[in-house]
Amino acid sequence: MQEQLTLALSKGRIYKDTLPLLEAADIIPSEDPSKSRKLIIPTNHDHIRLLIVRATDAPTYVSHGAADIGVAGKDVLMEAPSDNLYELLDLKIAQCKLMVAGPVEEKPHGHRLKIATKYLNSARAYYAQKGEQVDLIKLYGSMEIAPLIDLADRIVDLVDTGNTLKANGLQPLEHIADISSRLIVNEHAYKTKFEQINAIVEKFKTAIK
Ligand code: PRT
Ligand code: MG
Repeated sequence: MQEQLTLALSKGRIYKDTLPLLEAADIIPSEDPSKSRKLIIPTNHDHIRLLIVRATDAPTYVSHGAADIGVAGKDVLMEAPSDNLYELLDLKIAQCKLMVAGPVEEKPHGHRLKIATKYLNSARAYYAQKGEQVDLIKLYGSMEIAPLIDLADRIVDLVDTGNTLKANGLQPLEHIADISSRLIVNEHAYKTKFEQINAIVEKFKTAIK
């Protein structure tokens, strides 16, 4: 008898990019979360199920043992480090960069830089390491608007193609970190369900190469 194994991941790009890895490990979801409203999705294995959660919540489920393993962006893990989990694998999926961006034509500013971001902790650490005093403004999305209407001088956000910045008259200015998604594992589950989890990890590793 195999023990129940629960995997937390978000729909959207993480789900799309994790699907081929799951297939390589012979884990086939019974429904497509982008089409289904179900948040607990069975698979072709009676003892393996998927939890569909918000991208920022995946580490919380794994940290508390509500999920044994999960997939989370490095941006999320950096911004809010969780206890009781291992970051086992770089899945090399959902890749992008955490960057400082600002208007293509930057206005002169006589004050401390105002930075709008949802990545408060990562931005704070970045500017502290540069020794630069800035004022941080927390936003939950659509950061690109902030410099356009003088809420902030710059933003700290994820950049992939750069199209979103471009469409809003912004440009990338400084690189903070390369981002990709990681396989995270609950520390306790990694001990008690080692063989089951390790088998998946090994299949993922081969598929990533
Ligand atoms: O969207 P929702 O509010 O449900 O949650 P979420 O935004 O956390 O989820 P999702 O699926 O959008 O992102 C999940 C993870 O994907 C993030 O935590 C990142 O690790 C990773 N990822 C990779 C990205 C991007 N690339 C990305 N480009 N997440 C977001 N973006 C956004 C970015 O914030 C900006 O608005 O896409 C826009 C920029 O894209 P380009 O191609 O125009 O540069
Ligand atoms: Mg999003």
